[in-house]
Parts: sequence; C-alpha cells; structure tokens
Amino acid sequence: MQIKKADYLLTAVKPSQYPEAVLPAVTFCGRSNVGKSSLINTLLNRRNLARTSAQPGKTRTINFYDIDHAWYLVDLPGYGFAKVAKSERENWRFMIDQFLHGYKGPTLFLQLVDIRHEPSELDKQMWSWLMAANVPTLLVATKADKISRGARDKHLTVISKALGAKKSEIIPFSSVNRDGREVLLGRIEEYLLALQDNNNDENNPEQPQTVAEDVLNDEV
Ligand SMILES: Nc1nc2c(ncn2[C@@H]2O[C@H](COP(=O)(O)OP(=O)(O)O)[C@@H](O)[C@H]2O)c(=O)[nH]1
Ligand SMILES: [Mg+2]
Repeated sequence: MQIKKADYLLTAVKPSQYPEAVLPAVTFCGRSNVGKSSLINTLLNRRNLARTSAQPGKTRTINFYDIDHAWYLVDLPGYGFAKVAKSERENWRFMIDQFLHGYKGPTLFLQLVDIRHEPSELDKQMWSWLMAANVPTLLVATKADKISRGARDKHLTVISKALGAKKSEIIPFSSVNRDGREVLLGRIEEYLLALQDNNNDENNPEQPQTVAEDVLNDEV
C-alpha cells in the first residue's frame, strides 16, 4: 500500500472532539515506551510525525492523523507507567473505553507488545478488552531488531501463550531496520479493502452469494 499524504489532524479527549467525517480508523495501542510513535513514523515514512518519547506518560489524549483522506490513523495514549496516579489510570481506562464504544466508524485495533518481554498485566487486560469488544485486531511485536532471528520464535511463543493469541498472527516489527513494515501495511490494506467490498455488497443486492451462503442454502 502506498501512503501519499499523512497529516496530523486533531487531538481529542472525548467523542464530541473526534473528527466529523467518519472514516475507517486504524488504532494503535500499547504500553508507554513500547515503540508506538516510532512504529507510526516508520509506517508513514515520516521522521517525526508522531512524536517519539515526548513527555512519557503525559499524553492522555487521542491523536488522529488523516491518511490520504481515506482513513484515520489513531494513536491512543500509552499505558502502564508505574508512577502515574490511580486517578490518571482510571482516566486512561475511561478514555479507551469511550473510544472503543464511542467511535462511529469501523476500526482495526493494533496492539503493540515488546518482543523481548512477557506481556504485562495491562497488556493482557488491553488484549482481553479488545477480544471482549469483538473488534478486528492485529498483534505487533515491536523492537524485533533487539533479539536474534534464532530467538524470535521462542519470544513469539511466550507472547502468544500469555495473550491467548495465535503465534502465526503476531507481526514482528522493527523501526530500526523496518522489518515487518510491508507485512503490516499489507494487513492494514486488506482490512480497508474488505470494508470497501462489504460496502459494495450492501449497495448492490445483485452481488453473488458467498460460498458459505451457497452451502447453507443447499443444506436447507
Ligand atoms: N532498537 C529499537 N528501539 C526502538 C524501536 N522502536 C522504538 N525504539 C526505542 O524505544 C524508545 C521508545 O520509543 P517510542 O516510539 O517513543 O515509544 P512509545 O512511548 O510507545 O511511543 C525510544 O528510545 C526508541 O528509540 C525499535 O524497533 N528498535
Ligand atoms: Mg509515543
């Protein structure tokens, strides 16, 4: 997928501040310092669009980026800073929940975990929220350059077991050597294309039935 134009659009703390135009969103979440800003910059081929390590733990806002006027890249606040007060954690939880249920468009969630470490309790909580919300997700293992190729499988096993996710579906990614960038862009593109197909189906009742529907009808 080619990204032609990526622009910062707005910052929101509540749904009334989300963009007016409802476009599909690709939403990034993960622990602070997991490499989220770096990954976003790498994906978009921009050196400093999503600021890296600016005031860690202090960004309790949701940032929207406009990508080719076709979709939004949404940057959720990072979680898991040990020092933040309970009230701030509650605030974070509320904001994420609000976004999960309050964003009006379709959204694909990307959860980022550090490939080197077993997912934290908050990682597990975040992932189980996403599973419970029954939204489409991708799991990305960041900083893949920090472990050897040989150790990769072992680390992916730890992550998949901790989260109950399929190992084959975890995408290793590195912002240092750009490993995984094409795979990730491809998966995002698949998601966006599938949405378009669904829209076309709804607008055109003459569309052929899916194989599954054919089979079901045969059985009746
Ligand atoms: N080696 C390596 N370091 C990374 C990678 N991604 C991020 N980092 C470093 O990890 C730290 C946190 O990155 P940042 O993108 O700000 O994380 P964020 O808090 O999740 O947005 C910074 O020092 C980055 O340089 C990566 O893929 N490989
Ligand atoms: Mg960041």
